[in-house]
Amino acid sequence: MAEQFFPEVDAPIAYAGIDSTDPLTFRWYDADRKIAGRRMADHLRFAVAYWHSFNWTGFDVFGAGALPRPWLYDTADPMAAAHRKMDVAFEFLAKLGAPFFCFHDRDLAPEGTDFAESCSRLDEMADAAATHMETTGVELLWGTANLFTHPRYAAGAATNPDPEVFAYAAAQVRHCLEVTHRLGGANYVMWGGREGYETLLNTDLRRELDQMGRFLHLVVDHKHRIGFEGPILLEPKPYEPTKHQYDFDVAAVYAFLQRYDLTDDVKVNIEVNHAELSGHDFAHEVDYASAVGILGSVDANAGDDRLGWDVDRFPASVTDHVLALHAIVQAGGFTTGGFNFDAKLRRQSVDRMDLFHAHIGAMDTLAHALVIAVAMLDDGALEDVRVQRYHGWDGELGQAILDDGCSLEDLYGHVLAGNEVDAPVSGRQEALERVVARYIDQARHVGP
Ligand code: XLS
Ligand code: NI
Ligand code: NI
Repeated sequence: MAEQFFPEVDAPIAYAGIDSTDPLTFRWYDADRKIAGRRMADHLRFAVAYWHSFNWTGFDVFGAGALPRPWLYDTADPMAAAHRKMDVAFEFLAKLGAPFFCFHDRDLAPEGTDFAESCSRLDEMADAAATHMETTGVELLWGTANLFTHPRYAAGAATNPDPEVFAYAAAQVRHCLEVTHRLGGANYVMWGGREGYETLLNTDLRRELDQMGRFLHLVVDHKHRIGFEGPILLEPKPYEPTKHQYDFDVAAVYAFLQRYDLTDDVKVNIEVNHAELSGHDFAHEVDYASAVGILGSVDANAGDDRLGWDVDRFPASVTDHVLALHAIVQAGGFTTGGFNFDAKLRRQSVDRMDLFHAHIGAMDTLAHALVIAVAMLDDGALEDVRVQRYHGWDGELGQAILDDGCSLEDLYGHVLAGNEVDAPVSGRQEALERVVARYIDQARHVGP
């Protein structure tokens, strides 16, 4: 076995209960504990993101990175470095006890001098990953093709003005989808980072949307051809790096999927930080996706109240996640999806162990939020209030309106006949905020 990169951790991180003071233990995440009919691990389906955790130096726009990732600075033999990176990634996954990982093709294997070499490099690394997965039991939540780093994609991939770039992107996705399939991936993700525009001065928006619809149909057709059963997931984001991204938010993606007849095969991968950038709460995006039947998976991270870009912090606020967990469990939970930590360490987090602290904290945050959400669901804490709030719609008038049993003229007559509106009823927001606060407080007592 290769030399260990994290020798300080000699056994998988264990659950030790909420009073544990050992930072290398879980206080809430108890993988095998049954809650709301499933193992906690099966509710949360945690995944480690290969790119931020192992393929990122910590650079920012003002300075180079200094995170201890020696394989990223060793450029003499890129494939040897890719193998070293993978050994460390699986050492980390096994020691953390995360059941899944996610990758971009270019995280696993560096791009070659031509397309054929890029493919053979990825195949070599996929074989190595298959061996590691076999040994560790770690599975693949999703794979994706990086269609945004190389300069050829500066003006987009599917939405590029040059069809040769469209073709190149299609070839890259075809290969990456097959690698994902070979590794048993549960989903295939597409984040359209450069599918948007910098200025409308040079942009034919309608044409670009048609190109994107066409691209997605090619991907869906290929998925069926090779028997890949997982969904294709689009990952909404409003902007960055582009000024405007077409997959702006869940609602925009849903409109796009309907227009191009793709709702049967494509769902969404909702990222918390992207939700915030689009002006929504994370829970709003989850609720919307679940309402229209396209909830797929989640990229768990956190923004920053005062920074308007994708800062990708590890999630640390339980309160921020309770409502979203409530919506996910209420929708029946994940099927193929899970929580992927699309999150970066801060640039100053140069201790090797920081990667453990980040993931352990994030897993505990979401497990804690899950415990609270399930307690609220069990008691009907919000549901009873919601049912009561809309109960009028179960009556004669409500049903007639919904069932198309009346016209505008009928409603005019109804009100004219003296059916005045009763005094408005309280929306009870503050009282409900108090209810949620109580469940958060009491989770200590009902928790494990
Ligand atoms: C970038 C996205 C990206 C996708 C995968 O903002 O979150 O990391 O998740 O390409
Ligand atoms: Ni993401
Ligand atoms: Ni992101």
